[in-house]
Amino acid sequence: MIHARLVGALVSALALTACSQGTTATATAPASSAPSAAAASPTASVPAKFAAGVRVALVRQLSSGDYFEQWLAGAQAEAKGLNVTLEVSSGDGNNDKQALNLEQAVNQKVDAIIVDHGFAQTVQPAIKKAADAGIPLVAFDVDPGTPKAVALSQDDHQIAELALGALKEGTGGTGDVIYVYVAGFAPLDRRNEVWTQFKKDNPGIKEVAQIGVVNNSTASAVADQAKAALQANPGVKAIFAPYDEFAKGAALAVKELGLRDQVKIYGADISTADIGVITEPDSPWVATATTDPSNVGRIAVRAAALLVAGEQVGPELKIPPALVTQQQLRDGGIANIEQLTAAIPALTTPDVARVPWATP
Ligand code: SR1
Repeated sequence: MIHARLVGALVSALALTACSQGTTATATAPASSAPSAAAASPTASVPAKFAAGVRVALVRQLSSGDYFEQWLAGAQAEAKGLNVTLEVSSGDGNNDKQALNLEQAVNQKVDAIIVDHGFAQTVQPAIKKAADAGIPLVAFDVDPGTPKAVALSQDDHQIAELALGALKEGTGGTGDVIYVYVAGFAPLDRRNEVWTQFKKDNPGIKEVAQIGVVNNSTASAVADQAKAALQANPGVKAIFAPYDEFAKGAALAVKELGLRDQVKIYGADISTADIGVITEPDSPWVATATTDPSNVGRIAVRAAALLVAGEQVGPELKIPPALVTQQQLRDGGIANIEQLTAAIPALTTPDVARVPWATP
């Protein structure tokens, strides 16, 4: 299917294909690796199918909030570049609606499907149908239940480890902590595994309250819960809030209660709006462990495109995060995502699921 133009180009194409076949993402450096120079131009001709246009269904569980908006923007930009029509649906938090949307995508015989979040029990039956029908599928942040699908995730264990490393440093390893968590979301469950172990390893850290809600206004709901938890536990030193909507809500609560000097927030994810919250004067949100969400959306589309072209991907792609601190953002004068990714090139991973016929 892929015709390399020169012998040298063929060698490059084979090397790149090998890159996309690993069991985990190839970019693992946390801070300073730059995109490879070899990624500058296409090394293969466009498969005929892509010249004609390819349909990929993106079936989402959630769509509101900075993380999901950035992720979609990245996916759409990559789709445009690859001549892929991305047909986007969202369950808007309704799992049955997401399952129906997924069934519909399978019935419409799209060229590939990306499932973005979701609960295993609601999406796995339709994922199995897609696999049985030979429709390539990428599952982001949800267990597809079949090795035929590519499982894409951020390295959630590392996300929690980085944020909790900062929390340990900030608290000196002792103190009352509020934890924000909702069970059932695969990334949050994986981060929770690290938190559970962290508490065992650090007996000076005491979880005095667990709060959390995921809905269309997560940040304000978490703010209300965090206010109540802070009022009930006046000695709290830190809030572990490993999702940016959680961290934004926690920050609002701390500010409204006038506790900025006492309570620090350790979060996950980033957006330009989050950078604004983290860097504002006296902000309690002092660190966040994150990937670049739009980069992850791009990778999902690239992985789907490679599968449509008959390339091997995965079965697992895991995107490494970096720790971003308030200090680092302020010192670097970083005010938006573009400046952040320039400062931390490892957040951009062009060699993960690289498409050899595309210009990165
Ligand atoms: C409700 S799940 C939210 C998480 O999904 C993505 O993995 C983001 O990192 C976010 O924290």
